[in-house]
Amino acid sequence: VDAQKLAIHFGCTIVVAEREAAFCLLEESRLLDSLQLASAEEQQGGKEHRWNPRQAVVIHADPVSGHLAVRQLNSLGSMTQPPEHFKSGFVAIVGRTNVGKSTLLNAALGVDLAIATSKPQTTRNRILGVHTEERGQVIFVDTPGIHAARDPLNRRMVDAAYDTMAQTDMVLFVVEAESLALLDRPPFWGGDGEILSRLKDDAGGRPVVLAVNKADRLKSREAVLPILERVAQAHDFDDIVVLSALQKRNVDQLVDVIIKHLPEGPPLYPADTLTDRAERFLAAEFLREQVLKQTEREVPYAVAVEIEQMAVDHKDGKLHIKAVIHVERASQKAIVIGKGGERIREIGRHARQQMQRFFGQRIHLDTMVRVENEWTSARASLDRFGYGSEDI
Ligand SMILES: Nc1nc2c(ncn2[C@@H]2O[C@H](COP(=O)(O)OP(=O)(O)OP(=O)(O)O)[C@@H](O)[C@H]2O)c(=O)[nH]1
Ligand SMILES: [Mg+2]
Repeated sequence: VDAQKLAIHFGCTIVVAEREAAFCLLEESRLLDSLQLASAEEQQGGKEHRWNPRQAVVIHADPVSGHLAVRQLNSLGSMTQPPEHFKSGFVAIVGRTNVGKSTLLNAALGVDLAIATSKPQTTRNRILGVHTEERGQVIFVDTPGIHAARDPLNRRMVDAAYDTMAQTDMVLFVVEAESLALLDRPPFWGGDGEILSRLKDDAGGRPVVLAVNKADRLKSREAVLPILERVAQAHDFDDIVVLSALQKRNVDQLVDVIIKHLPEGPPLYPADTLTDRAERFLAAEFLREQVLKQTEREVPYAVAVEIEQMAVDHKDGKLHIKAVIHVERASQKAIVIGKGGERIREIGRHARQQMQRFFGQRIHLDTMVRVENEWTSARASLDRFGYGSEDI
């Protein structure tokens, strides 16, 4: 196993270690702590832990609970003996904000994992979505949309997207069909142009597939051909797929194309893995999604959700979640709460329904709204809300 290739740190910590070498993008001390903890856990179970030089070990550390899950890459359940020519690798989903990256991830996985809304800058953290089938394992990495970032939160988001783009086995560059169809401009203009030039610099021989999304918005099927011609002139993409993530059209073809370009290798996650993100993270995201959907103007950008408690109550069997919605100003708090608490009730109701669907469990959700001045620019609050440079 090429540990170096795996040693990518995506928000939630992934540490990959071999006997001789341990790679991690965290500070070394935290890596060592994790390794020692992992060995201690194994020893408690009566087994002395030995690193086998040919075995890589993946340690997932949930930054919130501190819980460590250790997986050896040679014990992948049913996938232990992958078929010959099995493909696997990380695929960065990158593009401008709002082009439909998260919608596309969800369509490829068949699950609403990453939140997607009509508001720009919806995604703030990298999220892994793992698709495993007979031919291969595609580890998608959804990233924040690339945009002209001003405050520290947005700068971290954009850095995370570019870092991911530079580290994965393959890049899936998502653009909007309508924007490529404007004949008075070059096909890749504005933000798309900047991303393309970074890609040309950073791709370094790795495959780059272009996903031309929102094709349902094109006036006619005939509009596709000139787009393809223009795009092919602008860059030699390894493949181009025209699709609609929203209508789930051509998404299967995109997965076929991705698998075709991935390197051969064993599965890197157990076959039933969906994501690297902990339930707490997902619960916070489902609540933030509803705030984004149900508020306007500057409020969506001023919201962070913190899960204070998440545990099953054995009395009623429900998963009790206590969440705090942080905003930057008292006026924003008033908007989120709404007249007589009407909006916060609706936000909570929809978030709870989504959590129940996703976790397959009955949920009791308590929400509070608090004002945390200037949290988008204060380092300490960014770290606290899951936007630390390691978590994002
Ligand atoms: N018409 C149409 N709309 C789409 C399509 N794919 C996504 N959208 C819409 O585009 C908006 C943005 O979708 P997201 O998936 O959140 O976009 P994103 O690129 O992840 O955005 P950021 O996370 O902010 O960077 C949502 O309103 C989606 O419903 C599509 O194929 N067709
Ligand atoms: Mg997104």
